[in-house]
Amino acid sequence: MLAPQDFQTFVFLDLESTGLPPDRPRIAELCLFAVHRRSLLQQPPLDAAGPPRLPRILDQLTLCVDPLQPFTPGAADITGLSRQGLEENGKQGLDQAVARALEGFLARQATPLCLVAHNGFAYDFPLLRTELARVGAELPPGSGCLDTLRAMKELGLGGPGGYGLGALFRGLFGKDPDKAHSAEGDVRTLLALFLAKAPQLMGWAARKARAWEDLPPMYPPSAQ
Ligand code: DCM
Ligand code: MG
Repeated sequence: MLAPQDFQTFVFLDLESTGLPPDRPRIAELCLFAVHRRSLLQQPPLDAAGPPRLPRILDQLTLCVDPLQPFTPGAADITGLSRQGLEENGKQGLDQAVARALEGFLARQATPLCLVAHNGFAYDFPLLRTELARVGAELPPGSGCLDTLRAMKELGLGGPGGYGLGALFRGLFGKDPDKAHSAEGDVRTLLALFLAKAPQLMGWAARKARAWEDLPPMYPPSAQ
């Protein structure tokens, strides 16, 4: 459990991978946008015609990595990624260099920080834990984790199509999100949703964010 707190930075995260939890997926792409709370709350009024403009001041990190195992057909289909394509583009696995890049990126942000992912409790946070444990890396102690799927459900903020990322976006803004199932596209969608409900979601985070170190890995890191 984390003590209630006002997070200074929200780090929006999305992972693309080789499949779903029963397939013991490996990460193939990660994207993080780090935004200070000030930039989340000081938004121009929502434009009725569509999603909000994203904040001008944000840091972003997007990386593709060789997952070292094949994609399931479903994952290959929705992401447009393949092991062969990543190999042919000279990508390395999620190694020490990636862990250092991630650590350096997060170390630059004002603390305390809160990671944000849609369905993050069941998918992104546990999978990232597994992959970082594999290379002996960790995130900053005391980092919070906010799952916007859980939070939107508990806050009763769903749309007619339910609580999926795309359905929430369509319900709020009346159009399909761009570049679904690319890590950066999904982070942009997530950030747009967050901006539309920022006070409620930041309140939920202050009370109910879980500690990174309390979230279990998706599967033991030694398993392939
Ligand atoms: N995924 C999958 N099949 C789905 C949905 C997701 O295999 N129907 C896996 C592959 C994706 C990852 O989960 O890279 C993350 O999902 P998303 O693209 O929605 O962020
Ligand atoms: Mg995604």
